[in-house]
Amino acid sequence: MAHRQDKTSLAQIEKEDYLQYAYDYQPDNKDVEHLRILLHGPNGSGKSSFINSVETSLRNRMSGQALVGVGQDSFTIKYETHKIQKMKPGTFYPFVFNDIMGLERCENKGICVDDIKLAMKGHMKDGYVFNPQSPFTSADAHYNSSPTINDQTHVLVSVVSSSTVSIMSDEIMNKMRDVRRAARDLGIPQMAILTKIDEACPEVQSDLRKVNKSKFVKNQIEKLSAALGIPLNCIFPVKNYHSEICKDDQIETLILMALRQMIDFGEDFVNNIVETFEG
Ligand SMILES: Nc1nc2c(ncn2[C@@H]2O[C@H](COP(=O)(O)OP(=O)(O)OP(=O)(O)O)[C@@H](O)[C@H]2O)c(=O)[nH]1
Ligand SMILES: [Mg+2]
Repeated sequence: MAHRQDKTSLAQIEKEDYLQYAYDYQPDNKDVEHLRILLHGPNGSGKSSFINSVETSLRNRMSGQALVGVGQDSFTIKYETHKIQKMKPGTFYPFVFNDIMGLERCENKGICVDDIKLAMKGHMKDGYVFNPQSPFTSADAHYNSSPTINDQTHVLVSVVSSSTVSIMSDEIMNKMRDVRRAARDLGIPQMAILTKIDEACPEVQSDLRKVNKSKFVKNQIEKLSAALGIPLNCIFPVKNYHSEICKDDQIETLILMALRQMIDFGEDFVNNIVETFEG
């Protein structure tokens, strides 16, 4: 396998195992071309950066596929599917990510929750530009009236930054819970990633290996779990690539650990769909 080389540090060995897992993954369900992973959460929480970080981790180069913001307003405004090239051009990993607009606090500023629900059901086509003033409807040119298993969401990921987890408004929390309830009704598995652990905890910033020992991060995960109702073992702390110019094994181990859970959850979901159809 191309990724496997002589490696020494524990982080490198762990990372290689996760890389191998992603590399070997193929959906068991032959109708499934790819797992679709939908990221939602407040604006600026690191959704687009996470997609880039996965791509950077899987490919031997830094990625900027998903455009990342710098200011306060939501940066991602278009519904887009991000694929990750595998080995040769034209070949892709069998999982894709959807990057959507953030759930901003001010009324009429963020994405409409109903838009996310329609996206989860597979009704939204790539290229749709979110419009907080006007919800997405079946009259839109980007409306897909007959979505297939490949268009619908298979894993919902709530993305929250550790620097804001304690100060999220009730409005944002309610929006996030609303999206989670809709996913639950569709049977879609859910998890969360806690981003920017470097910003919120100086100990972790200086050494990312301390993430599992950090009381601060543990506390943030507990808060997020209580606020959103996501079990503790389904919340993954990560630091996204954001200012780095070189690849880093510690960053990638955390990113790939979260990715592995997404793959496992998605795989279970698409296999259950088969059982439902067959049953
Ligand atoms: N320190 C740090 N900064 C991060 C991390 N992840 C993202 N950022 C920065 O946070 C800012 C927002 O990141 P984005 O990835 O654009 O966030 P988003 O959730 O896609 O935002 P919207 O598209 O506006 O909803 C950017 O300046 C990133 O560089 C992280 O883990 N640590
Ligand atoms: Mg974005």
